[in-house]
Amino acid sequence: MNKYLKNVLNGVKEKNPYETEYLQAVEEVLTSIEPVVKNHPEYERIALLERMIEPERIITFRVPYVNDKGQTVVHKGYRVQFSSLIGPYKGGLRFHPSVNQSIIKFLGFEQIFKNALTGLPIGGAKGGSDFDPKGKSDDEIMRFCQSFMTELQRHIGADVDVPAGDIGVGEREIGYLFGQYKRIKDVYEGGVLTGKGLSYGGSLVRKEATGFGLIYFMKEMLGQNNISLEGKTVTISGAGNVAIYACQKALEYGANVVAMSDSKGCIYDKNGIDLNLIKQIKEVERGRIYEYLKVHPQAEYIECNGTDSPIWEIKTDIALPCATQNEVTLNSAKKLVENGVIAIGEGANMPCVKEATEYFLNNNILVAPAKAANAGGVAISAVEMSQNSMRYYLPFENVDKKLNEIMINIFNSCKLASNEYNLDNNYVAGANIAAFTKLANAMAAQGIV
Ligand code: NDP
Ligand code: 2IT
Repeated sequence: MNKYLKNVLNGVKEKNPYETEYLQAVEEVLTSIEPVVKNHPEYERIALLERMIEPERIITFRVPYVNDKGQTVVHKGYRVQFSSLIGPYKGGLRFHPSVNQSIIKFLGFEQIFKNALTGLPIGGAKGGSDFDPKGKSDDEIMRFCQSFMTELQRHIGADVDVPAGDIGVGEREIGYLFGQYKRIKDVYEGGVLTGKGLSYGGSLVRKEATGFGLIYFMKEMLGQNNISLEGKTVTISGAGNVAIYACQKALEYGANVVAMSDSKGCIYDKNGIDLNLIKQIKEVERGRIYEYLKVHPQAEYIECNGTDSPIWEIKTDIALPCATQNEVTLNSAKKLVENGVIAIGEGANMPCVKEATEYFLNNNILVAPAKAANAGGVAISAVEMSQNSMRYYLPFENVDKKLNEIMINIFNSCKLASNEYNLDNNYVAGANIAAFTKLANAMAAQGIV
């Protein structure tokens, strides 16, 4: 490895020894941009890489709330404002018990590159809390969101930092967060959050955008490799926002989705997943995926035990990890390849462990990397921001068409970068190189800040 890169990598490991997810994300990017860095010896003098991997600002705060039993519970709140190089800080909020600084830093770091790939003026950020929304009443969720925003409001704004949803944060939570922001600031600032409800400033297609975008990217990647999505078997992990709308678009294109999952286990339905039922269980009842069997007893439920998710044991042409980071282990990757998988589409952020990605690439499996393939959500968030600035709403078809164009452009950027450096359809490296090139130019132009 190039000496400058090696020093930067060693430095970040020394300074952040316990932040495993953050280190994993940084190492992947640094490793793949080597061919670019080699051509730019001047980057070392201006510490370009050191500045790119260090967040501009990390905010942590206390989030107390009173639960329905009258007990006061205290959680940690985070906002990592990673980069404002090419636009206001932008990225989601995650509410999940596993949330810690390392996870929010890795997500914020990935977001800078993803947002650059969209071609839109948005910087990178991420935030959240170790609060677990599962099993909480609506009132508890509202009180928690209000407490979270009471602190966060001093750090965000339509031209400063624009949060949105992620795991555990959807339209309901964004509504409560928005209401509290408006109350405290005494101003209607539509563009301060995205993923809002349609009645108060939300954009059509934002809810569907990440999942639809993943399938638009997948269709383009397959098409440019002379493969059709129609008739292919698809398995999708997760049953949340990304998974549900990826499933919907895959079905529209004639694919056969046979499995979906949640954190407890997966459903395998040879007849094809009944998506309306999944929506009813997950979006309306907020229940568990095994409830699917009550309506379709012929389907199989496989419980999740241990680290390898059972969904990756199922034979499939296309696997779409849409749940969480590191959900595809090396064992799972081997199983998928053994069963003849053709392509992987990363709907979740960093869903494959490093060795799994390498294994797929070494076996000539097409990999649609998260930074590129799941960028549709944040891209339509940026389109929501522009509608809020214009005080105007775009029709569904216009936004959907825009999303499709953006995803095709992102695929072409990944392919172009991969071709330019003779990387043989390695779109993982292609995505990193395309995004890095844009960010590095912006950073060099703006001086030492
Ligand atoms: P949701 O909260 O809507 O759904 C998450 C799904 O993943 C649920 O089915 C959940 O199961 C499962 N899941 C969550 N954590 C784990 C875990 N630790 N182990 C196993 N399963 C888990 O989130 P989203 O669909 O919004 O997000 C899914 C992924 O997509 C995340 O990686 C997110 O960062 C990424 N993403 C989201 C975007 C968006 O616009 N929402 C945009 C781009 C990426 P259970 O209900 O049992 O917890
Ligand atoms: O990971 C992501 O890109 C998101 N959770 C969406 C971020 C956003 O600002 O819409």
